Amino acid sequence: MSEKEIKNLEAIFEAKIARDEKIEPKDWMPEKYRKTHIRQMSQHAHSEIVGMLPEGNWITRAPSLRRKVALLAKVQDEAGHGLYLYSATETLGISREELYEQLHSGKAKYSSIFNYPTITWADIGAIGWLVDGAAIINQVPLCSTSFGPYARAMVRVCKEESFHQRQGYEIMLTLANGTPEQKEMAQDALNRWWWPSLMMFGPTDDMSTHTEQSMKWKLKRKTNDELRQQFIDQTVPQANILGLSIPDSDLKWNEERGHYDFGPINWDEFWQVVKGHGPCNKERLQTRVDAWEEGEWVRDAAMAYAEKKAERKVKQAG
Ligand code: FAQ
Repeated sequence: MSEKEIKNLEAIFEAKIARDEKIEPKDWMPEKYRKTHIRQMSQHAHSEIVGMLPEGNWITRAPSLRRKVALLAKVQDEAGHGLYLYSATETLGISREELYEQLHSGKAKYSSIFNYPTITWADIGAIGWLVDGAAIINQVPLCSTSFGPYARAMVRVCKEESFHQRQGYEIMLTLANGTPEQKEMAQDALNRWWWPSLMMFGPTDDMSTHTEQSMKWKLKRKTNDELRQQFIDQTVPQANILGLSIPDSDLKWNEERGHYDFGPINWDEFWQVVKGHGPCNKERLQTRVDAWEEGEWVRDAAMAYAEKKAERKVKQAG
């Protein structure tokens, strides 16, 4: 393709972004746009399926049938989110096998939050309330992201996340209004999940490597810091209703800014977790690798069946 033709295609692409039109898989797009989307969307897909593990840990120990049914449905939804997102990523010309290989080899990232352990039942409440709460705030703007398949997948994901957030908050509300021991359990879960939830939004804007370009492409509609602040402003009143205290002595309403001020985030801990040294990184990755290896016979059987069926069709036709 000549330089002039490429410039032409770039101009068409930029004009579409400016008009807020969706970029579809068969449209021409800059290679960097394609790669950035594969990176973010596949990290997102991996996060959904690794994210099933901390909660899956409590399905057999949910305190009642009602809680078990809700938790099962939530964890299944997360598998579904992973599938929509892997499918949407495949439209950019990368195979599912390559994506899994990147996860299993440790090359691909997934959200830092899923490398923390779920020690008590209250952690299931805290994940729904805080982790899904943070996910919604991050993902609602993604419903209007510029790449069509990602934007459309996000619409359904956000609807389901909203049910997840409510089931988590309701667990917290029940515990907070229960016995002193139950309330203590809820407070302990909030203490452990608060800071990692703030880290989910990614590094501060001045440290973020991708935000500037991703905002120009309308992949990201808000910066990491804007979303983090929105989450804090929205969550503090919810903690007040629960009668629980957020573990941050610097947390204070700032009349002038119209936002809560908050204390320093431990970015050293964040990068340690991202680099594979969090409390559960090894366990999470090993569980995914084991599931892949143990499922090999299912994939082989499905392929053998498909081949046999195709052979039979050819024979019948001939
Ligand atoms: N963990 O330049 P930025 C969920 C990396 S789904 C690990 O700011 P970007 C549902 C980042 O990849 C949760 N790594 O990057 C659920 C980059 O490294 P790279 C997942 C992180 O992409 C609930 C480097 O740091 N959600 O919770 C993290 O512009 C309950 C520099 O960062 C999504 O994936 C992190 N937290 O912004 C499931 C949403 N943050 O790639 C089960 C879509 C940053 O250059 C139970 N993703 N890094 O090697 C996004 O919105 C963005 O990708 C951000 C990061 C905001 C996460």
